[in-house]
Amino acid sequence: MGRELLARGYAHLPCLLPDDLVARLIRISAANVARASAAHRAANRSQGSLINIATDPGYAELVAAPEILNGLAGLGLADLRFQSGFLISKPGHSPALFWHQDWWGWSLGSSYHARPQQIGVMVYLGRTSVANGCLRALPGSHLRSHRLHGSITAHEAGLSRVEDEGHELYQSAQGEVALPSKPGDVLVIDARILHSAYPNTTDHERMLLTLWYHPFWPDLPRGIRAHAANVFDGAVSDISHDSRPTPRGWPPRALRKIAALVPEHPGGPPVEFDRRPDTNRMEAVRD
Ligand SMILES: O=C(O)CCC(=O)C(=O)O
Repeated sequence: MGRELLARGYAHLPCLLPDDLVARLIRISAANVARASAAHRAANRSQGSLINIATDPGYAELVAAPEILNGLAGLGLADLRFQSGFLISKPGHSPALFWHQDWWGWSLGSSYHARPQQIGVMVYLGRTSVANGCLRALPGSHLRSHRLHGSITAHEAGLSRVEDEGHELYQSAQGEVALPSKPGDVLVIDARILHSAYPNTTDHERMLLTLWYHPFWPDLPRGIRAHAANVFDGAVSDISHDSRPTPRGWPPRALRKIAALVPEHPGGPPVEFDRRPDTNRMEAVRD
């Protein structure tokens, strides 16, 4: 598997997506952001927005883009299924996104092995830098414990609303790496990595599409496949205020595009939802 992804927990695939696809994504995403209510944006002030892409079948071509699937194959990520995706758009002059990790299967031993069980594909729709809120990550934190694991209560409503901007989860952390991006680039992250985004200090909106895929689908524990299928189907949501839209409701033409990526439910109960790693089971990290 891609050494950078295994060792650091992220990989940068530059110039992957064609310009015309990026232009279409910008157009539909700007319209979706414009439709977001003030209440939605206030509830997600730290993210900027958290719009489920299942609300717009126009995203089908991105989910199934051959450039993304080939890029992931080049990293050794095979047998993919799609779980969910979000339009995360930080307005100009907005605060940092809090440090968090996105994995929810920590109750299982397989979560403490090197091989990722879920990856995020991040498609920034404009040039990003530290100034306008690019991604930042703590290399290796997908496998090794870090001080911040102790203070994380990821996706808690108060953190999303930014009730205390002085909280350490919004600040720079020792060892962080900035991951700027250009339109057409793709950043791939292991769902377990600690990451966040800098404040957007510019006058301009910064739009991101995050897509969550599961590689090595047939080998994943049954409970993980069950939870992923439930999320795809809109039966559960990791986000409490989300209305649980699902691509199952897309027109047949859009649904057909992603048919090979639909996670089939294996039957049986989902894994216990657990977003907190047992840091004793992770390798201790040296500062
Ligand atoms: O807004 C960003 O740059 C990062 C988004 C993120 O952390 C996520 O989708 O999990």
